[in-house]
Amino acid sequence: MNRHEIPKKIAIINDLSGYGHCSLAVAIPVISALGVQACPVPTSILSNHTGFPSEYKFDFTDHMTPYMEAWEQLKIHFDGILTGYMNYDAQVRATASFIEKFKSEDTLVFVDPAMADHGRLYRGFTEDYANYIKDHLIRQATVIKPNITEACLLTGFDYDLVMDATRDRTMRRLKSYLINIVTALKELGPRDIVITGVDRGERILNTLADEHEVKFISVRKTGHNRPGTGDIFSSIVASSLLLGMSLEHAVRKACDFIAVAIEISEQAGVPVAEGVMFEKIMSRLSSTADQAKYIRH
Ligand code: PXL
Repeated sequence: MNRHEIPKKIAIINDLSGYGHCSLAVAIPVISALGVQACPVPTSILSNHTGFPSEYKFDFTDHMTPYMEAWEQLKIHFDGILTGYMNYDAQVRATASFIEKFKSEDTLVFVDPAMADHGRLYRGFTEDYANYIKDHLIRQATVIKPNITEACLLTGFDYDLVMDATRDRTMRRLKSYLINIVTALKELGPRDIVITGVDRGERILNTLADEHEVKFISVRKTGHNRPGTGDIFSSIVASSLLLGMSLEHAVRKACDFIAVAIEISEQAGVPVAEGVMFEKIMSRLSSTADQAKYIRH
């Protein structure tokens, strides 16, 4: 990279959870380490994420509109917009309106429809909400990153049937379901799709589809599914795409980083609710040797 090149800019619409290694608290440092300017728009401010027994929460929704109007006045241009966890229709509306205002032809809009996992919607979420995300955010996105539960909710596919196929000896039936789900998601409008988190025991299967093809990337499972890893994943993939990496390389880079982050957190005995101690391996994100490993050919 030219030393004097101005960094790309990403607006990150997500909550700020003060403790637990998730949302803006991980997105900002990860995006910065990749050499991209992180510009946060908080949706809510929480003492900690909701995976702990209790939390204090300040809803920032009413402030989101004047906050982004101030940016509009300054005529700021974003190369990317990254959206994450939100839990009010009004937050989704404010986010959709942010995308409408700031999206130009070359803006990468990366939507993580964070609303469900393990076959169930998160606490306090409804199916109407899932449809709301579909109509207001997914249809405006360039890239979406649902996990398998969210992908099923967005397309009406039967989650239990997909889970049943994960237990087959071969991956034929599973891959055929995933191709059908990706095709249905593509019909909603996004250019690129990444479906994460199909658990096959020792390994996790990710499905990706760009303009040309569908690919499967199977990665080593190094420990528990931990909070915040989805935010790290989205932050790495969105930034890497802005830096010119292919979708496949961006996903591989994110998977490799998260596998190590989980592994060292397990070894150190970090409680699962506290996410991953990514700080210890941050330098990997900015190392040029690591960057070169994944660069587009
Ligand atoms: O990215 C996960 C996440 C983000 N924000 C809040 C959460 C969670 C997961 O539990 O509770 C507030």
